[in-house]
Amino acid sequence: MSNQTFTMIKPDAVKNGYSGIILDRIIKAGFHISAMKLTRLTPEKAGEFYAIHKERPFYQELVSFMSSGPIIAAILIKENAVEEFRDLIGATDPSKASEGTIRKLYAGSVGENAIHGSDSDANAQFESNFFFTDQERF
Ligand code: IDP
Ligand code: MG
Repeated sequence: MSNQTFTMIKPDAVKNGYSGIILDRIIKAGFHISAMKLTRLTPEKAGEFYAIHKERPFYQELVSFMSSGPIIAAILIKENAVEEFRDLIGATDPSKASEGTIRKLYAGSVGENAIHGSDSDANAQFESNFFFTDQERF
């Protein structure tokens, strides 16, 4: 079990003004922010990040949405980080997410669902390295 996960506050949540309250939830849940930046993915970079979903019917929609505006990318540290963070954000579809989860509170649809969380230790590594060098981590 690793102690690291990776998150993005997605373009919908940044645009809707939820960045602050979402970061507050993450910090209050006991995650240490090791690295963080406000940035924007090009369609090429978004396609690369989500290459694992290339064959899924929503891939083009996902790539277009994730490159549609600024995001906040961050590396988070906590014991059992991947699983604990998935619990904090809730199910992919906000209408199926548990009460009090970030997606239940701040997401509008299964596509525009406010926040990303790595689904495995291996993907947490890959995704963290996709955005951050070692010198950018604290
Ligand atoms: P996850 O983000 O909860 O891990 P995944 O199945 O890995 O969910 O899907 C990645 C992202 O693709 C989702 O967060 C969401 O933005 C988008 N997505 C997933 N399923 C659908 C769908 O049925 N329609 C549109 N977008 C979807
Ligand atoms: Mg996923």
